Amino acid sequence: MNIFIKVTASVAILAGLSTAAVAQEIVLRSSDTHPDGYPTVEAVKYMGQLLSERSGGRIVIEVYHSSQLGQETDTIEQTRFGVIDLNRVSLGPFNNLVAESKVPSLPYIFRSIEHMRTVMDGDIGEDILAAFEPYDLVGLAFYDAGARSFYTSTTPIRSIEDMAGQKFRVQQSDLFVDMVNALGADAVPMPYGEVYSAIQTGVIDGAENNPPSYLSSAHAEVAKYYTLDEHLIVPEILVMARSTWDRLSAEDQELVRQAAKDSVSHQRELWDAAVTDALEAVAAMGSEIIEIEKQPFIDAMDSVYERYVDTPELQDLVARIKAVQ
Ligand code: BDP
Repeated sequence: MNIFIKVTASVAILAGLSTAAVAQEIVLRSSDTHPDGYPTVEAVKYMGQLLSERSGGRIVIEVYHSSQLGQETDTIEQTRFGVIDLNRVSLGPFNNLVAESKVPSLPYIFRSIEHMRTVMDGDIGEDILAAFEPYDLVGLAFYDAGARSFYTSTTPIRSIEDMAGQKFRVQQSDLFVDMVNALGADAVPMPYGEVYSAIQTGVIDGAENNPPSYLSSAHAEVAKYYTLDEHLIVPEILVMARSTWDRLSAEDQELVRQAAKDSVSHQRELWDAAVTDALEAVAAMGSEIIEIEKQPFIDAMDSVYERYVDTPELQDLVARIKAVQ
């Protein structure tokens, strides 16, 4: 965190103030892998506006979009060390670290986007946010990332059989590796920023993501078959470095938490529009959007649940999510 004295010492002395009494500005650096204009980037900017207004200009957020601060797994480490103050990340890259993050990352755990929103807005969401504390992170809010589906460059997926032998990039999460393998395909974990050229050069046959990412990453240019199997509804999370948090006063912590929460509905509005726009845009670019029977995909996931829902605590979380109407 960059706390610097806005009013210069000489001005303060002229005004008869000690420098310690002069209001300090708190600059929070925030990371996002997505480009400017993407709903998550805009939501954190909006949170920054709220914070600045509510603190009389004392607390500001600088958003570093487009992976300027690095790929997600690296920025997570930097946030844990306090080098980055805020980070908007998918829950996926936390799966190998924070056990609770695996639960909303389970394939087909949510019945719908509405179900996901109700769960993440309630007690279960609060419990999952709190689970980040032992890892030097403070979970502030969840954002929407819609539903992720598979896309391929040469062989379209029209049934689960078409998965066989195809190589798919997944986020760096063991759960996602096993999910793809359980569908009969081969998983290749790699950073988001390497996927475009990996598809282009044929190192992989495709990947999986939500429509806005499929468009903004330009993966739609190199993988034209987008199959709506919607295997994951993984929320995004906004985390703060524990060391930054600890340096804020209790009042400022509350301002930060509230501004984060208040940015969620704004993000969802932007998100819903972005999904519709992205599907239209990729179709116009020549992508084929393929409807598919999801049940065989759902049925193939039992082994993933058995392997990753491996403690009574996680089993309880899964049961609580299923019970939410
Ligand atoms: C996008 C998420 C982003 C992830 C990316 C990925 O918003 O946080 O980095 O997927 O697949 O949907 O790595």
